[in-house]
Amino acid sequence: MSTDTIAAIATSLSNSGISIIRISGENSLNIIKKIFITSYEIKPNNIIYGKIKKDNIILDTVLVSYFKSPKSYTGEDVCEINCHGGNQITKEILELVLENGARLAEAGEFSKRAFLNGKMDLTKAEAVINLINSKNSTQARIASNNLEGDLYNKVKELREELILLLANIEVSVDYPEYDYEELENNKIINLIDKKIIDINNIIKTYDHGKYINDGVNVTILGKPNVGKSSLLNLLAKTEKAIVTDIPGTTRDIIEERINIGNIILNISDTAGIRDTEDIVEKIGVKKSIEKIDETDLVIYILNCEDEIEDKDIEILSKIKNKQINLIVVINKVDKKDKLKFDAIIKKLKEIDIDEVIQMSILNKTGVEELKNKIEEIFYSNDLDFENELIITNQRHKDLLKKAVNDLEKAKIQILNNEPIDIVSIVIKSASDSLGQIIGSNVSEDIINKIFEKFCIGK
Ligand SMILES: Nc1nc2c(ncn2[C@@H]2O[C@H](COP(=O)(O)OP(=O)(O)OP(=O)(O)O)[C@@H](O)[C@H]2O)c(=O)[nH]1
Ligand SMILES: [Mg+2]
Repeated sequence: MSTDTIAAIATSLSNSGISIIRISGENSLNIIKKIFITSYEIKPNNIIYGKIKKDNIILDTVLVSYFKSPKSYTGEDVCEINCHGGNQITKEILELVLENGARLAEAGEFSKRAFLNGKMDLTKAEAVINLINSKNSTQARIASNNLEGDLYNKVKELREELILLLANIEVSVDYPEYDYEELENNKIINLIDKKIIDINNIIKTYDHGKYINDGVNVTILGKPNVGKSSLLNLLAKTEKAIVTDIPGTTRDIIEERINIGNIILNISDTAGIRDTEDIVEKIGVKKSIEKIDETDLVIYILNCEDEIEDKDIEILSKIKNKQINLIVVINKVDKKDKLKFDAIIKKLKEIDIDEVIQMSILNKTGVEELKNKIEEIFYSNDLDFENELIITNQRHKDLLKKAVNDLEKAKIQILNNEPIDIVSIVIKSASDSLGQIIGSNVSEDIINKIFEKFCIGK
């Protein structure tokens, strides 16, 4: 591991009250002593007033804090210079620090050192990135809980239980004269089953976690002129998409990211679906239909002035068959004709669609019902986002799945009376997968990939 001293600006570069230049490594204090003039003694865990001096020029009046190894973020000697916020002065001080022996830190290098020095496990490091990147309070709470060690503790507990199980299995290998075999096997299978349930319960939270982190992909579909682009504009509160009364106005997919409550929606407005000879529109329609396969939710809009057509029924049935979340909106109810409306409802019932949301997008009615419905689908009531362990990270999910697969395999081996030392290899592999979540036995490659996602200065 490199032990050189690194430095970077830890705050964002803009005009602000203060900026922080962070230095970590065995040379930190020496560098400070070369550039910092103070009448106070520099002691660990103290913040000291003084001036930064380059040659004979005072660059800034600052506060310097010193954290002595191992009691620091990185586990190394760390000094932080709190200078006045502002591009110029912050950069000048950083340059001075670099001239005096530090190297510019890479993205995430402080946190990587913290991990390598055993100051935090990988789940906490990953929570740091999530906390910095969070866009709403739910994301922030989940990240903060994992920074407190929720995921770490759970994985550690599961891993210890598997190691205990391994120990028990190995006892029965060592003392085969005790003829407990059948009893033991049942006991082991029960224990494995319990662990599989525990791990699967964590895996299940991933979809919600993913929605919280990356957002829900929503596609607005329907025939031309039903009000798809109007809905996008209304939800996004901008005139993002062109709206006219000419059917076939939208030709390409228009995307917008919006927040409703605590949910991020990645909304795609699409070209109205119809048979057309227009080459450009034809490509747009093809794209609209293809979008169905990569979406978490379709909002399908019908116009209450029109009759429902075979094409509508065909596409709605396709969405239902693929078990994709679906909300049917009947728009333009400001022009509602009861007979036509009832006919639409009747046809929808024939394909098992009983629930619709009535809207007048023009008059902004029905928006709350629509938002509530989206929240109902994606903001699961049975998950307590503030307090429950929720995973949001694909790496965690993949490793948990790998552990479950190994445990399932071990069960089959036991049922087939395969030698117990073979079973124990597979259980050991499950326990290793859990270990990788918190950072034991992870390859340098994976570590580098994780920390590359950090910003410089963290
Ligand atoms: N009366 C009424 N008109 C509406 C309503 N919503 C949209 N419109 C009008 O319907 C027309 C078509 O709206 P758009 O949002 O462009 O429809 P679209 O589904 O995106 O159409 P394409 O892009 O052609 O597929 C426009 O003139 C809108 O002003 C509504 O609730 N009531
Ligand atoms: Mg449109």
